[in-house]
This record gives sequence, structure tokens and C-alpha cells, in this order.
Amino acid sequence: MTQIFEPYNLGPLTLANRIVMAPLTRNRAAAGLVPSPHAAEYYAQRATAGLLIAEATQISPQAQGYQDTPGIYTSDQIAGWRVVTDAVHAKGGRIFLQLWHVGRVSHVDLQPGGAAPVAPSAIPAATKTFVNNTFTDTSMPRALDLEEIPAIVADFRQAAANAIAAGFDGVEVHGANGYLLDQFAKDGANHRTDAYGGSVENRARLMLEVGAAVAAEIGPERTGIRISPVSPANGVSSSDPQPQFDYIVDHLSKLGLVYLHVVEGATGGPRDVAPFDFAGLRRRFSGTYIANNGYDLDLATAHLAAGEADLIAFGRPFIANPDLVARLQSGAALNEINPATMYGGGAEGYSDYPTLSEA
Ligand code: 8OZ
Repeated sequence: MTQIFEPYNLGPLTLANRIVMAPLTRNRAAAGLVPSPHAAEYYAQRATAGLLIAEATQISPQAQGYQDTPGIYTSDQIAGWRVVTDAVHAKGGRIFLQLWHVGRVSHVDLQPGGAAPVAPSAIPAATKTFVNNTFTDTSMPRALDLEEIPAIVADFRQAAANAIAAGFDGVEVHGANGYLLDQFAKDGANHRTDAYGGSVENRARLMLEVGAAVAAEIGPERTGIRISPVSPANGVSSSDPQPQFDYIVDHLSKLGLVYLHVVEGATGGPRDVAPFDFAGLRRRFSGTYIANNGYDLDLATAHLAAGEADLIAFGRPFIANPDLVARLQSGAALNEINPATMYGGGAEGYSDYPTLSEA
């Protein structure tokens, strides 16, 4: 019954418990898209989680889709993240960085030279982004040339090396939520007729190439990946999520990645949005399975006890509860989240939520 609070071996790391802080976009990066000056305090406050997964972080200027999200492609950004990882490690925590390319979920005002965002195909995302301090339609994307794809794989690989240089314990490839790798995987966004489109194998190709490149760079034991097979997040759709993601997960397992992090259902929404055999995915993957989406302590306990997951990632509850682990363990009430301070701003609604003893 208490296994959620017991240690777990994640590859070479021993986690203090089976509670993971999911990556959470907070739009508080400072000039140069370095992490917020409050980020070290914010993450260190949450270091009692077994594993922290730091917010989605763009691998290149082209990979950015929202204002004030941090990067991991300049020396200043690496130095900024080093402050964060040192603060977390000083508290005995473990921290991975989520590596992100948004693909078509972007706006010309965020793109180098005002260029169109890139995508598998020139199909707009039908979703909004946050830019110029307002929610705005994403811009019409252009289809990537075949010749441009190796550079994107190389950017992921370099970003992984940069993350290790910044002191992270590992990285999570963002393959979920309608961003670039998910756009390639799902046929609503991918109408390509080359080696990266059409068949299940071809649509999986970019995600698997990125997984292989990152694992080759930093080791599969430090490489995780997040997927969201049935989520319609950011306007993606798939006619065949089960065979698509069965194939992807079979191959991710062969790469020996340390964990598979699955958004079960619609991201931040209903878990039963579409029929899908998540237990089957878990059986196909030989590493650690991290389950996410709408978990509370009861559901987490049930899924861990039934062997349906190894670790449970909590997202929104970690925003308002730096001591979420202690609160779950003692049965204490949770702080309420203030929606007005979720995206953008400073310390307010970020590093000033009280612990139980402070409240
Ligand atoms: C909320 C707002 C902006 C981005 C994701 C990185 O859904 C995000 C994100 C979430 O994975």
C-alpha cells in the first residue's frame, strides 16, 4: 500500500520515492531565454519528489513556440541551468530536463528572421500560442525539406550533451502533446510521401532517430521519452494510434531507453478520450513506465499495486504544493492553484506557495 513512498532504482539512480514532478511550462525565462532567477528555488522546493522533470526547454531558436520558455543551446542557458541542478542536488533531489521542438506550434514573431514555423507538412496546428503577451493563433507552417531533418536530430543530440554539461541527471525527449515528434507520428499532421511519412514505420522514424541520437550521446540509461498516443493536444489526430505507438514503443524498448513516460488520455483532460491499450504499451517496454494524467493518490496507489506503472507523474498538483510528497504521505489538504499566475510573471505563484509548516 505504501510502495509509492518507497525508493525505486531508475537506471543508475536511486529515487527516494515513486512520485515524479511532470514537466510544467511556466513561461518565466529571463533575457537570453535563461531559466528564471527563481527557478533554482522553485525546483529545489520540490526536490522531495523522487524525480523532477524540468519544464519543456527548446533545443534551438527554431524549436521555440511560446514566449519566455527557456533554452538549452547557449552557454548562458547552460550556466543558468547549472544553478538549478546544483540547488536540486544540494537537497538530495534528482532532475531530468525535457528537450523540446514545438514544430508547427509557433508563431513567426518567435522564429529566427520571422520565418514560418517548421512542420512535417504545411498544415496549420489549429491551436493558440502565447506570444507578445497574448494568446494568438499559431502561424502557417512550412514543410521541412528532407535535407533539413538531420540537423534537427543533431540539435536534439547537442541539447542532450548540453543538459549533461548543465548537471542534469538525464533528459526526457518530448515526443508528446502535438509538438514536432508527435506531429510526425500522427497522420492528421503528417501528409509526407518521403521516408518520414505514410506508413507507421515512416511516421515513427524521426522520434526513433532522435531517441537513438540522444541515447548515443548521453547513454540510454539517462534517456527517457514522453508520448501521448491518443491526446488531441495542439490539434493533432491519428487514425491508427494503437499500431503506431505499439511500433514506436517496441523500438524505443530496443534502444534501451531508461523510461517511457505516457500521457494516458487527453493531456490535462479525460483519461478515456479514446480506446487504447496502455497496459499493452507497458508490456512492450522493458524499462521503467511512468504514468501521467489526472492521477490522485488513490489512482496512483491502485495502478502501482496492480503493476500498471512503476512511477506516477503529477503535474498541476506540484505547482501549488512544493511539499506534495509530504502532503500525500500525511493526508494533508492540498493548496489550490492560482490560474492567473500559471504562465509568466515572477516569484508570485511560482516559488511562493507555502509548505504545510509555513502555512
Ligand atoms: C502548457 C502550455 C505551453 C506548453 C506541453 C510543453 O503541453 C507543453 C505546454 C503546456 O507539453
